[in-house]
Amino acid sequence: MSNSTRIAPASPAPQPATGPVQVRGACPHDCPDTCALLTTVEDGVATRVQGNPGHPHTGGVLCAKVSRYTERSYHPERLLQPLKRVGPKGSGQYETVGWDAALSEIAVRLQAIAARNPEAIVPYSYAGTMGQVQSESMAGRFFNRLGASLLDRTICAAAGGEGVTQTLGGKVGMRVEFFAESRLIIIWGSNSIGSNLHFWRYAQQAKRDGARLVCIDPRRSETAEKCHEHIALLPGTDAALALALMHELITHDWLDHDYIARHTLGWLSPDGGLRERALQWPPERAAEVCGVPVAQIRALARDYGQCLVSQQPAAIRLNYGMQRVRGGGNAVRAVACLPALIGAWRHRAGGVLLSSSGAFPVDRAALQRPDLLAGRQPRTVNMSTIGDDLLRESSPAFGPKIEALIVYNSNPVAVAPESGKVVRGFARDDLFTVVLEHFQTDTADYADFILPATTQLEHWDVHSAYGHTDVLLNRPAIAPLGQARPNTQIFRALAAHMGFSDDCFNDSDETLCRAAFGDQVDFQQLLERGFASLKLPDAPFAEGAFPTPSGRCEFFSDRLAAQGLDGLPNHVPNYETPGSSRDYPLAMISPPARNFLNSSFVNVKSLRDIEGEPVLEIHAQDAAARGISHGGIVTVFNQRGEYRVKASVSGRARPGVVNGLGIWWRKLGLDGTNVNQLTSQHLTDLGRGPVFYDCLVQVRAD
Ligand SMILES: Nc1nc2c(c(=O)[nH]1)N[C@H]1C(S)=C(S)[C@@H](COP(=O)(O)OP(=O)(O)OC[C@H]3O[C@@H](n4cnc5c(=O)[nH]c(N)nc54)[C@H](O)[C@@H]3O)O[C@H]1N2
Ligand SMILES: Nc1nc2c(c(=O)[nH]1)N[C@H]1C(S)=C(S)[C@@H](COP(=O)(O)OP(=O)(O)OC[C@H]3O[C@@H](n4cnc5c(=O)[nH]c(N)nc54)[C@H](O)[C@@H]3O)O[C@H]1N2
Ligand SMILES: [Mo]
Repeated sequence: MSNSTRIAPASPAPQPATGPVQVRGACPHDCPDTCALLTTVEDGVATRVQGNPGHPHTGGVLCAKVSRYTERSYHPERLLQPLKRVGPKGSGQYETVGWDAALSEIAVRLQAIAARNPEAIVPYSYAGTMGQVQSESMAGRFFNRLGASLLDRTICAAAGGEGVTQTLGGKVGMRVEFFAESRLIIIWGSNSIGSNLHFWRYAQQAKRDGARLVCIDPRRSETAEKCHEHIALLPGTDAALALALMHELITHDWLDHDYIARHTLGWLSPDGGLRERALQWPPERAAEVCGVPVAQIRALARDYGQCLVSQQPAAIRLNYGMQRVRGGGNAVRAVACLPALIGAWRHRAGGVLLSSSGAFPVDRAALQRPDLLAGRQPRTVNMSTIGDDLLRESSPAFGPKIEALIVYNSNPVAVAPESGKVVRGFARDDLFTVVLEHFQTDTADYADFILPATTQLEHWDVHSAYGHTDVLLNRPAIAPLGQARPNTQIFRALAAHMGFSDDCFNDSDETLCRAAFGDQVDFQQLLERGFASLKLPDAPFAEGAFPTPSGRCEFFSDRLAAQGLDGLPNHVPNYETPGSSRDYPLAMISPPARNFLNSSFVNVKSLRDIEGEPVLEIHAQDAAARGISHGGIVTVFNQRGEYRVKASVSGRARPGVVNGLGIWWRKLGLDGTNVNQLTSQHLTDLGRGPVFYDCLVQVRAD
């Protein structure tokens, strides 16, 4: 907040300069909560960002990070002018340059590459902003018109998304508000207090009303310690646990036979259905694989089964933590089968929720205009293997060598796996790189041009969500700072410099906001209130009607079987199974630090001060065996690299598993690297996603 008066807006703000006004907006960050914001603006300067008390899911509450949003937007290191590289790649040496000169030179470079093969140009983006407009609208149009490579946006949710889609038919499930009425809530692979705070508020309400809360997580997270029960399984063993729960439901006949018969597919089959598969997983077998007491598995099965017996709603809040391993897709499939077995879907407060994003009628074609491809079918590059892919030569299998990379809404040098290779790729002298950013991130340090982008306070956008079912509108609260421009405006201008004269490049951001949902959402209501709820049934699958091809909950997937994959969910062991290596005996997971959002906010000093420095949580037993003391600096290493962190000898870590909290900017860490120096580029069983939490390491005291 201390900087909030230092930078004057470049042009007058849209509000009259008389007394403070409040502008309604939406939090842009990659988080299930998508909060409704109220920004106070005085004389064209945003002085405060609060949660909108009128929006039920937000309830006037923001996380610590976003309540510091003005500190981030008015940060003294905000990029406010286009920059051109003058030093070697990675050195961070730049000079300022005018917009026109920057865009002209970028256009000339891209045109030369496109003349040979536009697929040598790759867009690289993720969810720095989740807004429909500032993410892939104008950018999508630009890259489609160019015929650039397509990007497989797999880095976060691909395995789980595919798992839940194969089973339930889409990224759909319970309405989050009804968790407040559940009697049993299983929080599975989610540190809700850190990364889904507004769900936790509903869970708290249920707890006050007598619900039992169980957390399944290798780490004793902030959330795990506040639940009645914590099952600290080994990473990547969730499917084994889910199958053992099914085993218990079967042997005790805690099954809703009517629901199973009418609304599921693949329970019984001549060549073995899910029932037979689950009977191969007695709790003793799962206990061994998961590294947890068998009594804990039996007790959880009993709690879950009793909800059927007593007709009480049981709910599962699945999150993405459990799918960042080889078998992540199968694990999500196995868990997503559970509610059907006890008929939990009959209650509005029963079932499972991984993501609600599939409920939103986003008109992607209107936003991104795939018709501009004009029949071309460019190759697809997987963002999770960008390290390897930047180092590949042209080949018939891969297509042309990557010659240009345009990065926006993402910081791949920090967040992509196996950063040693990512850095080598970005450092290539023959690679032309443009980065649209707020800050000079680790990735921006390798750019030929850095283009300054606006923050959420400075542009229009419209948002869907993945943890609730409301649409939110974001109005600009202040004028763009310095020469910063919205992503849309940058791609519009770049299109003009490339000579793309299609009408669609003239659409304004407000037009794009309206196009995002067409007439499926009342835009007038968005303008007036800032949010609008989708009209959805309370209990979506009480009568089956799953959006799968069969209309049933698909325990067995024909589509997977047709691809030669297992049609039923199974336990797929990690690539790097805990205990399988003498050299690297510890499993490392790297979930988010509470006060950062992926690598965003790491450069906000007040938040970095709370986190201190990069930390590795290690169990006392594992620390003692290595002569590691609390607070000492250690080196974490494996065959891919090493990084240095401060050891926290802590009950948050279970024996055999260390927690390297992420995702630090490399240059703000202890030795210019971060946890992704150690992660691998292997991919998940479904969805081609990364396996950040499937990673063996060793640790030594420094
Ligand atoms: N404060 C904060 N909030 C965030 C983010 C952030 O960086 N910081 N990131 C946002 C983003 S992009 C996302 S995708 C979500 C991520 O949030 P979640 O979907 O909740 O996923 P993670 O935080 O990766 O992991 C959640 C929990 O899963 C645990 N876990 C790790 N491996 C396993 C496993 O094999 N099995 C089980 N059962 N649990 C496991 C971790 O220890 C962690 O406590 O949160 C969003 N919200
Ligand atoms: N080891 C490990 N690695 C992980 C994870 C993990 O749990 N462990 N989590 C993974 C997950 S779940 C995810 S989602 C990815 C996240 O990876 P990313 O999507 O790359 O997320 P961030 O690191 O937050 O970087 C987003 C960048 O976008 C910028 N940005 C924000 N808004 C705008 C805008 O309007 N315009 C432009 N041009 N830029 C903007 C921000 O300044 C920020 O630098 O990381 C993955 N990496
Ligand atoms: Mo994510």
